[in-house]
Parts: sequence; structure tokens; C-alpha cells
Amino acid sequence: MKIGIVCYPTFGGSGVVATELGLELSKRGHEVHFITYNQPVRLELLSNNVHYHEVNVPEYPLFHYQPYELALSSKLVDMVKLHKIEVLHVHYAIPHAYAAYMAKKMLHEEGIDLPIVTTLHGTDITLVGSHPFYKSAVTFSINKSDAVTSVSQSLKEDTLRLFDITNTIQVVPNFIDFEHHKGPFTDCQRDMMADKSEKIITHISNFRPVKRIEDIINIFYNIQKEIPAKLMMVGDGPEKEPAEQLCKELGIKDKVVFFGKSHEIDQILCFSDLFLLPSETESFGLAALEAMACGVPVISSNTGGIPEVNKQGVSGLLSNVGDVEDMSKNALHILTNKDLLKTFKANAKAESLKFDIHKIVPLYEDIYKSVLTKVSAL
Ligand code: GMT
Repeated sequence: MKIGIVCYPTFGGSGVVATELGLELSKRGHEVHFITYNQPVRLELLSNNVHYHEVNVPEYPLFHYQPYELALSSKLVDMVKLHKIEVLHVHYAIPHAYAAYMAKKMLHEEGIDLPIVTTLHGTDITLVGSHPFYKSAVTFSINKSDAVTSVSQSLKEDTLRLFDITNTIQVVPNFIDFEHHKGPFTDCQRDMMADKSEKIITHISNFRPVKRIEDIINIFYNIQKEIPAKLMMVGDGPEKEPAEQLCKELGIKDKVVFFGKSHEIDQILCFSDLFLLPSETESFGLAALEAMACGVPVISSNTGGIPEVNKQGVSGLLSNVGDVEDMSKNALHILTNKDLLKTFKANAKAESLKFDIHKIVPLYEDIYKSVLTKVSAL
């Protein structure tokens, strides 16, 4: 099949999922075309089957806001015609599903029927999409997609609750490519990061308020009072500076490493003992799954889709959002018992295998086949 993929090309989970999906589809013999405003961060290898088409939005002083959806829908029309793309898979409803629908309509005028698959990722529904400013357009584009998927059962339920949905939503969970998570790394440089006696705790995110970065610092503060420990903070965003300031105020600056954005999360996860994800909301929690794939247990909140990934008492322990004391207690419970830590590490890895890319990508292939059949029968 010739498949177009539209996504955000950034470090965010939806961009990572879209990119890894495209790469796997190309390995399975499909021709994949990424259409976005920058080369996706995890798209390092361009091959015969993988193409990247950049959407340009020229600056024009008349426009207070540059019309990205317009440029994207025009680019989609051009690329579908030029490369004979058969199905378009858009990740993140805003504005991708809307631009895709416009492209579909323009192509229809020229006798081309292009099926659209929309994958909902979370913030496009729970934080941004349900805002009254966007709600009508988001509802419309979800209902007009030929197939809609959500990355968790929880996100499906949120979507049905927040919007007037007339379309069917299929749950297709996010996945892990174990080729990237082979570990243990030969270059796993634990010694450079911490003393043998210290436990290593890690958090990876875009440091947005929804990640509750302050909770992470406070949980770590409680942990390091009881046992020798280091905290690895990976990523960048608006909450990074306040977090650095808080570490200074609490007198734990020397025990916390802020890495910024990193392409080497596996190298960091390979020496981690515990992963923290106390988010306010999380449709899935891809970062937790990536940690589990490296054999790192997860202390998290029990919100949204997280419990579908981090299994209570198996791969980690879950608490109510904001319950820093309970999360600290849970972290210490696992970290201070050598055998328990070993069991949780093994369980985390075992649970992550349920999300193997080779189990999940065929589900998307089946969806592409069914929308192609649906559209060609019209
Ligand atoms: O978490 C973020 O802020 C980034 C966001 C995104 O749009 O990339 O992540 C969302 O999609 C990920 C991939 O499906 C999920 O793993 C994250 O849970 C989800 N984030 C939220 O729901 C807050």
C-alpha cells in the first residue's frame, strides 16, 4: 500500500508513535510518505520506501496567524496525486483530521477517493480539542474520518463523553519496537551517573504542566531523605526552569541531572531503577511503556490510560493524582527491597511485551485494508 502519514514532527508521543509506525510499515513493504512541517525527530533513516514531504507556510504580513491547515491540505492534495497515495493516516486530530478532510473533498472533485484514518492521541481530545473554540471542528473531523482509532480504552471513553460522536472508535494501543530496546547496552554508563550505592530514578517528558513536574521533585526529595539516590530529568518545556529552581531551594541540586531533550533515552533508561509519571492526565503514557521495555518499573498516577499500561502491583504501583506521599511510599517500598525490585523489573519488561510493534502494526494494516474496501465500494 502507499500510505501518507501526517503527524507533529516533535519529541511528543504522538509524533514518535506515527514515525515508528511509518518505519515499521515501510519494513513490511509499504511505501510511506510523511507529510509534516519538519522531518520527524525519530525519522533518522530515509530509504526507498520512506519519503518525507515538507509543508511550507510562507510568512505574509497580512496574516496574524499563518494558515498551516491550508498549506497542509494543499500539500496533501499534491502529494496524493503525485505519489498515488492510497490511504492517509493522520495522528492528532487538530488540525490534521480537519486538513485531511479538506484534502479529501478537493481530491473527490478530481475523481480521487482518499480514505482517511484518524488516530486520537490524548491532548487533542482531553486538553485542547474539547475547548469550545475547537470543539465543532474536532467533532466534525472525527465523524467524517473513514476510520477513527484511539490509543487507549480510556481515551475512547473520554472522546465519547466530550464530543457528539457518530463514528465508531477502535482502540489500537501504542507499541514498542524492541529492536530499539534490546538492552542491556554495552555502553550503559551507570558509573558515570551515580555511585553503586545510589538508586537511579528517571522522568522523561515535555515538561508541560500536565506532567506535574513539581510532584516529581517532591517525590524524589522524600526518597533521597531515606536512601542514596539520583534523579535523571530528561526533556524540556515550560516547567523545567521552575523545577531546577525548586531543586535549588530544597538543597538537592547536586542529586538531580537535567539532561534537556535527548535522543538517547534508552541509554538513560538502561541504568534506571525506577520511572516516575505522576501526570494529571495521560491518554496512554508512552514514556512509561518505553521505561518498562527497558525493564524499569513505574510509579505513576492512576489517571486516564495509564492503568492500561502500568499494571498495579505488577509493573509498578499507582496512586491518585497529586498524592505525593503515597507515591514516595510506593517508590521506597520497591527500591528498598532488592528481591522486590528485581521482580518488578522483570514484570515491567514482561508487561511491555504485550505492546510489541509486531502485534500492533497489523491492526493498523487491517484498518487500512477495510477503509480502502469501503471507499472503493462507493
Ligand atoms: O503528553 C504529551 O503532552 C504529548 C502528547 C502528544 O500529543 O504527543 O502525548 C499524548 O499522546 C501520547 C502518544 O499516544 C500518549 O502516550 C500520551 O499519554 C498523550 N498525552 C496526554 O494524554 C497528556
